[in-house]
Amino acid sequence: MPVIALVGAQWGDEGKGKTIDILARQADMVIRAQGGNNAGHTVMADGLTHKLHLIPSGILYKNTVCIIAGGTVIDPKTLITEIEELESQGIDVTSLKIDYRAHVVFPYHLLLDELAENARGKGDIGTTKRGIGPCYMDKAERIGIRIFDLLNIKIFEEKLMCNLENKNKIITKIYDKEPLDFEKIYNNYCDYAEKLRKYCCDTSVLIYKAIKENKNILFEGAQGALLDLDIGTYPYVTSSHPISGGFCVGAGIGPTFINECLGIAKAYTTRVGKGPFPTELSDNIGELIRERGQEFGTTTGRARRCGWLDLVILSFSVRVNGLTSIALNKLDTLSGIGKLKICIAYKKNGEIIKDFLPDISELSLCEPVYHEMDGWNEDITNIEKYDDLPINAKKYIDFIESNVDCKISMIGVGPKRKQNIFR
Ligand code: 2SA
Ligand code: GDP
Ligand code: MG
Repeated sequence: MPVIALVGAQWGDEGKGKTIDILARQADMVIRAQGGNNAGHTVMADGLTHKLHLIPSGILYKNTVCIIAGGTVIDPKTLITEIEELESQGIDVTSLKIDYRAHVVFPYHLLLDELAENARGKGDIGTTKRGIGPCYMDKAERIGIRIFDLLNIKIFEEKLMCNLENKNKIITKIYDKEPLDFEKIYNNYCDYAEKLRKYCCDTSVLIYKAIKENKNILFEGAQGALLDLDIGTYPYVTSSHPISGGFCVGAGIGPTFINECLGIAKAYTTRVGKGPFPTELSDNIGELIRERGQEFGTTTGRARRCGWLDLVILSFSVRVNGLTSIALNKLDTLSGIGKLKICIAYKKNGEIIKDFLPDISELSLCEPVYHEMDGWNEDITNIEKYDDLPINAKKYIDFIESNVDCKISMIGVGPKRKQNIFR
C-alpha cells in the first residue's frame, strides 16, 4: 500500500470511517488534514461502535501513527473527551500526533456559528454549529490562534485577550448577547494545553519522513467533495477543502507524493444540511432509505436527506479528486427497495447536462434524467465474494463503473469490518 488519499465522493457520510478502518490494518500512518469535529466517522470493531470526530479512524490499531495535521481546526475540549473515551475502552492513543499549525476552536466560535445561523433564518446553511466556519474565518483573516500559540502561555494570553475583546463587541453590539468571560476561557484552555502538549509536533516533517521510508500512508478525508469551499455547492458547503487537493495544503506535503485516490461513495446519495440536491426523494422511498440506512448525523443526530445515486455528481468527483478507484458502501441498504433509479444526466430547459453545474441557482432548475434498473430482494449482508452478489446488484455496479470512468474496487454490504467485498 503506497500513499492513498481517501475522500468523500458525495456530500459526506459515505462510510469513510469504516473504509479507513478496513485499510488501516496495513497502514503505518493515518492522517486527518481538513475540517474539525463537524466530522463524524463511524467505526464498528470488536463489538464496539466508535464515533470519531477528530481522531483519525486508524486509532484502533496500536502501531498506526494517527495524525491531526495543520489544515484542521481543533476544539481541544472535544478532542480531550475523545481521547479519554478511547482510553476508557482500553484503546492506546499514544500514537496520536497534533500539528502545531492547526487552528484552535474557542467558545466564541461556537457561539458565533449559532448566532449567525439563527440570524440567517430560512437562509441558513445548516451547519453543525461546532464553530468550524468562524474558526476558519479567523484563520483567513490571519488572527486565528494556533496550537503553537496555545502552548506558549504569554503569546496565548495576548492573542486571546485581543480576539475576545473583538468577538465580544460582535456578540454584544450586533447580536445583543452577554459577553464571554476571559478568565474562564483562559484557564480552561491553559488546562487543555497541558493535556495536549505531549501530542504536539511538526507533523509535516513526520509525514515526509514516513513517505521517504516507503511507509503505508492513508489520508482520511472529512465531509465530501460537494462540500468543498471552492468546488462544492457554495455557499452550502463547509469551510475547508474536503477534496483530495486539500490533503496537500492541509498536511503540508506535495501532490507528487500521493499515489492513489480512493473515492468513498454510497450506493445512493445523502446530504445533511441545506442546499441543492437534485435526486432528493421526498417520498416514502426516501423515508425507507433513511430508516434502513440509519441516515442520521453522526455528530448532530440530524435526519439526513436521502435520494437516488447521482452519476453527474460521481463523475464530478472522479474529475475534481482525480479518483483512481471507488469504494461503494451501503449496497445492502438498497436490497428489497424494488426498482432502482440512477441519475445519468440533468435536464434544464430541454438541454441535457452531464457536467455538474457550478451555479446553484442553475442547479435548482435541473431535473434528473434517470436510468431505471431492476433491484434485488436477497439479503447481501453476509456475501464475501463479488460473484456471489445477486445478478441485479452486479448490473447496478457495472452500470456505475461504465458511466463514471472509474473502477469500483470495494463494495460495502454492512457497517462491520468484515462486511466488505474487495474486487
Ligand atoms: P459546518 O458545520 O460549517 O462544517 O457545516 C457546513 C455544511 O457542511 C455540512 N457538514 C457535513 N455534512 C455531512 N456530514 C458531516 N458530519 C456529520 C456526520 C454531520 C452531522 O457525520 O453525520 O452529524 O450532522 C458534516 N459536517 C459538516 C453541514 O451539514 C453543512 O451543510
Ligand atoms: P463517514 O462520515 O463517511 O465516516 O460516515 P458516517 O460514519 O457519518 O456514516 C456512515 C454510516 O454508515 C455509519 O453508521 C456506518 O457504520 C455505516 N456504514 C458504512 N458502510 C456501510 C455499509 O456498507 N452498509 C451499511 N448498512 N452501513 C454502512
Ligand atoms: Mg460522517
